[in-house]
Amino acid sequence: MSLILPNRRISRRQLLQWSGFAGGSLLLNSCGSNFGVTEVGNATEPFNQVVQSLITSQRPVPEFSARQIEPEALLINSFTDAPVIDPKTFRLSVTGEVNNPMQLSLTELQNMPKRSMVIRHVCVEGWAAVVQWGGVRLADLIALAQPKPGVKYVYFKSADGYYESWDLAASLHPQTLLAYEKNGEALPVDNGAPLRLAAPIKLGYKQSKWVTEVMVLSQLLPEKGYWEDQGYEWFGGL
Ligand SMILES: Nc1nc2c(c(=O)[nH]1)N[C@H]1C(S)=C(S)[C@@H](COP(=O)(O)O)O[C@H]1N2
Ligand SMILES: [Mo]
Repeated sequence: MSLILPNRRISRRQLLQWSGFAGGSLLLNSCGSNFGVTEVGNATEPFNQVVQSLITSQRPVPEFSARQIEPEALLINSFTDAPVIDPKTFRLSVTGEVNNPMQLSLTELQNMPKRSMVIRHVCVEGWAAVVQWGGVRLADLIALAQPKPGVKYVYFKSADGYYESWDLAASLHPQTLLAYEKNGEALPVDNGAPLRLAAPIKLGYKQSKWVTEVMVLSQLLPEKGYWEDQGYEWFGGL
């Protein structure tokens, strides 16, 4: 069942609740202000307020109904065989220019608020599919990691060697998920289990499967993405 927050803000209480799994006591920044806690008029505006304003300024893309899901239409598109990942020992690392780097198990991720959405996946190779995805908002993870001022990009490393980079705004979009569920069931291995990106605002090749690391950075690396480095456009917006 999905727990959808009444608004997109994360309260101090929620952060502290979730911080149990992150082993974290690092959720307070130097100003004593958490992501999601609105405190205007602070001369040294915490960067997390910038993050929050980015999130709340982004309008959600209209979603489809469950009846419109096209279970057969989502084609497997992988550049190599699916990597072997044991979901029990799997950890997602959140690293880079953050005050609170984290390593999260699948259970810990599944204990976070769950967001479900029915959106269209679009591959540049000429096919599309309406799919339901369930998972955690990437914005929630990035908020917990407490990004440092100046971050602009998010990198994703995958277990098959795939890699991707996204702009921060798209990464914080309310419908950008790290999904562990597809069409109401556990995410199949070929679709990226245990964890993959899913968002209605980017083309298929931006949506990394088998994600193992989320890295928050202030600069783009020379390697921008697996397909981008072979000539595909970087932004990949829909
Ligand atoms: N790790 C990884 N992620 C990936 C790919 C891949 O080869 N490896 N292919 C991309 C492409 S081009 C598309 S269209 C989608 C396809 O997702 P699906 O196989 O679940 O349909 O995954 C994207 N993410
Ligand atoms: Mo694709």
